[in-house]
Amino acid sequence: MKEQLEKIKLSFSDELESACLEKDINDIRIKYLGKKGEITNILKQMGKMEPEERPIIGKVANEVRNFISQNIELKLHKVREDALNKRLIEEKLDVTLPGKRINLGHKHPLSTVLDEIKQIFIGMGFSIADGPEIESDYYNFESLNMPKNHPARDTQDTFYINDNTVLRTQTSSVQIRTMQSQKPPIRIISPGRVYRSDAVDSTHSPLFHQIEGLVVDKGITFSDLKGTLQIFIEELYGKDSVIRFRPHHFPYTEPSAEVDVQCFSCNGKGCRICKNEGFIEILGCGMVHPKVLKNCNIDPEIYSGFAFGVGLERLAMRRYNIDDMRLFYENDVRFLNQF
Ligand code: 2NL
Repeated sequence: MKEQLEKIKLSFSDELESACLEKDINDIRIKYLGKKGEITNILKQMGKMEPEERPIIGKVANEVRNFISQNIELKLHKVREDALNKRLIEEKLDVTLPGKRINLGHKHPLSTVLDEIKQIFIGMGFSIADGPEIESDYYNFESLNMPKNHPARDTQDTFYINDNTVLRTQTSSVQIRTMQSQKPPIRIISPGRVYRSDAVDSTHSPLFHQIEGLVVDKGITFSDLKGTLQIFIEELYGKDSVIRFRPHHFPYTEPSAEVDVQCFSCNGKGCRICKNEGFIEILGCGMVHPKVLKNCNIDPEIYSGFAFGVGLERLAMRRYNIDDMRLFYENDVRFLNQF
């Protein structure tokens, strides 16, 4: 029995010597000290021994057991320390190295201009309204006094999904929905994507952004329209901006007008940029047509309103002196980084 214990001690030492992973050392612990381990087996056989042998063998067995558990602890400690040292060497960090530059993104120029426009109108008491980009013929045309066969509906400009459904060509549909669901006073702008079946060039794109505005209340006049747009342009382009209203025609407004700003480049004298006009057209507007109000169950005898529509790309191009609209959509970082 004593010899057996000595053998166990020797084979344990050999095995422990060659183990270098924590897992292997734990396996050894189980093999020798576990419930079915070698030392445990010996201790179980003690009952069959002569009574006078028991204390002697018991003492040796205990010594071997202590030897094993102490050596396992020492080895575990060493293995852990080695692993830590290895990691510390491998993961050395040179804090003096220069950092990697993080490229932060920023707002797209169209978003910057749109956010500014929203703030200007919010400052005048307007709310922001939103609506679907896929619209029924009714909301995109019919309700706006453009019955079937009206020239302004020219199919060449509209993307039809089917006979009755289009990609909206303006955000007026959002205003119609608002007038149908809310009672005056109404003061909203509706920015969003609109679609026209145009070929791409420096001033056209099949998808662009429009901001429409609508005010409906008792006693709204053309003067309110002029004052609101004057303030809008002054806030956007500067206090000394000069604007003019030119008579125009839209089916959904009466009377209608287009608004021009004096050319920044030549101050109205005429140059290449304004095509010798001295002014550049920037938006369309007018008093909401009584038929449009009626379509929304608003009595034109009691209420009146004004509306306007403006292209975001065109405003942003003026603002940043950009001569090609395609730059907004190509997402070339050399362009975008300039803003
Ligand atoms: C343009 C300018 C415009 C409107 C849009 C509008 C909306 C409602 C009623 C009446 Cl709900 N008008 N919007 C008014 C005038 C001009 O857009 O150049 N359009 C082709």
